[in-house]
Amino acid sequence: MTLNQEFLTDFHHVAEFGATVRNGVDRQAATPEDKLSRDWFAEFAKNQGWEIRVDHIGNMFALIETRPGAPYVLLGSHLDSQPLGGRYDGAYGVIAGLHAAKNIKHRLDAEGVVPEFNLGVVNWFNEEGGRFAPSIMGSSVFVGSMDESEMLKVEDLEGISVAQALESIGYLGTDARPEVAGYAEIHIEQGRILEREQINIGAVDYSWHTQKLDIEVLGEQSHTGATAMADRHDALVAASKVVLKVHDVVESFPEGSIVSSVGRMTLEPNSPIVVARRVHLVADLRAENKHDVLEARRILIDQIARIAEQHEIKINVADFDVREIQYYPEEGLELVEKVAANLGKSVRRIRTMAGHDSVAMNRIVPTVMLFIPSIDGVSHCEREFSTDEDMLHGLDVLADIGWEMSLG
Ligand code: HGY
Ligand code: MN
Ligand code: MN
Ligand code: MN
Repeated sequence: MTLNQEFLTDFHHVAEFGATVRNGVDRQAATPEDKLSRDWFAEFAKNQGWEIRVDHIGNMFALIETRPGAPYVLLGSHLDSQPLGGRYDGAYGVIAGLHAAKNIKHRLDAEGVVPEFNLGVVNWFNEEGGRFAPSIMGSSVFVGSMDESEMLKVEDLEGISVAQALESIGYLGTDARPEVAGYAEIHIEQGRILEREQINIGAVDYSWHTQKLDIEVLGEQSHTGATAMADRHDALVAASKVVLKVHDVVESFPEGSIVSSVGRMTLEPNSPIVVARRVHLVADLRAENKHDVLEARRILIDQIARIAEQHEIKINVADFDVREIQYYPEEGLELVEKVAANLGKSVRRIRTMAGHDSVAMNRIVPTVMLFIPSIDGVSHCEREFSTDEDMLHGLDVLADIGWEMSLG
């Protein structure tokens, strides 16, 4: 098998871990399905004779030491998925990272080159944040922007903590984190720009400002039949109005400059015959400009206060998962353009509206983020799709980027 065929075989094999009936994957962080993909990652590294480390928050590092003591250039992304998610988001970058690293190691050996930096591949813990919020957890702990002991205490909807979940799958690690000199990540675009323009590679130049609002609506539990309408303090009715306000808030801004949604809503006690006592919502606000996110937040907080007043209900709002705009270094962008041109691949600069582990890593080391086309631009769903051909274009570019970055 050629390297390319081996990559495709591995990619489609990993998609079997947590496979859903509609061609997606459900491999949420620290579940038995996530464990299968982690075991596969460790096995791959072991077969190459690479060192495996698992740190305290479950990040996995496959390390190839060619210059003793030198820091590492890491390639990678995440193997966890959203619930009923796609097979490409995250997994593509990790598996491409492993194959690119293998390819680079062969090349170093063949050419007798000792690079400036060592090379490694990383599978970050809980990038998706579907089971345990906030997202981008493992890489944010790694760079010090989230507190490790606090993140280990975060609970899922069943009350299971990150520490307990990692322990239960055998990935609550104790290893030291490697010292890092650079980071490169490849990912599906999750939008339509590359597909529309028929471009092979996106070189990500900046990320959008994002933030979430944790909203707790506290009503009064009562009987759906026996309580007079005038006597109800229905948390679900108030929460529904909040959802509509979150959706509509973007209308005050130029089209396409801001997006918003409520993706999670849980209610208590959730019985057909009980007026809801408590609803918990998470709103996600993202914009090209930080100012617009802050303005949308201000409008919403004002509207939420009015909804609370109208329904004689208490609504608590807290900020979380705030991610500042990151500008990726010009040197890395130029490197992508040079490498792509040498390989005959088309390339353009592109922003990311979605979050990525590279957004965290960009805070501490020179970071490169690459996109490949997504068919129909869809993601976080089972229909997510990119072609084998596009994945291979990306793999070639990533391997050359990793080569150049490890030479220093
Ligand atoms: O937050 C994000 O955009 C990501 O997909 N976790
Ligand atoms: Mn991702
Ligand atoms: Mn994602
Ligand atoms: Mn009754």
